[in-house]
Amino acid sequence: MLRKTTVSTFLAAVVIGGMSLAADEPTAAPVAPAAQPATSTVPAKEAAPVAAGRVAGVVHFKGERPKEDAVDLNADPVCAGLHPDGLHRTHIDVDDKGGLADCFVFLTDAPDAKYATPDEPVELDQEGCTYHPQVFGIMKKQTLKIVNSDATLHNIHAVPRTNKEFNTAMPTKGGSVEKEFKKAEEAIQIKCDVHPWMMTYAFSMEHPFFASTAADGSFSFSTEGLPDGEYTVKIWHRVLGEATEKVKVEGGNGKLEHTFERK
Ligand SMILES: [Cu+2]
Repeated sequence: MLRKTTVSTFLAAVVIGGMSLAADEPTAAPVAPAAQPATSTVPAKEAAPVAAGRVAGVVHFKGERPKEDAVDLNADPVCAGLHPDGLHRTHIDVDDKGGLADCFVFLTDAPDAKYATPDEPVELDQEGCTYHPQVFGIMKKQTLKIVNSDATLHNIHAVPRTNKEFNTAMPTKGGSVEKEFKKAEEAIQIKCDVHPWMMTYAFSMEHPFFASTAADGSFSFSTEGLPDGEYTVKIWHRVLGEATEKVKVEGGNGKLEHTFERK
């Protein structure tokens, strides 16, 4: 008790002493007020990026789906054998609640910054004579590990507009190759020349604020490193084209919904 009183009295004396000192010496006066606000803003600045959350949402499809095409698999008995009931596709995959799979959702106005390239590769599998996934994001210079899970020949042929083209034969089941895109580029077509129905799309990204929609149309990506604010989001689908929406990120979190309509 006595000790506390002594300390606060001492502090008061210092403060008063400081003030009187500042008043006595005008050159010292600007330094004290300037230093105080500067130190008090430091914690706020550091706190902002810590509040990382997610931008999450759902993409829906409304309208009539086109008729499914039956893929002619007879050119390759291995592929035909993997799909005894045939392979049907519309590329508009909708669940019972209207959720639209295989959309690519990403910020188009993320801040210019140096975003770390993840060490782990993005994996693209050729399985059942189809690509898994049907659309994906990858950071530029991140490793793309391409796997062949089929006992047949695939060739992996990327047809970018600004990146370097690659075309590699993959004859062995279990075989894999590693590639990368050095520059950011949207919707890079990747195909197999042996099986013309095989096609997937890669988005080579400058930043990590992207996701593909799952089978139920949902997606989410982390906002770690993204300041709060309003951002533009592009939603891309290989058949339905692209759309833009705005998302407000507050406290690291944002919500987004979009519906593609087709008559
Ligand atoms: Cu193939």
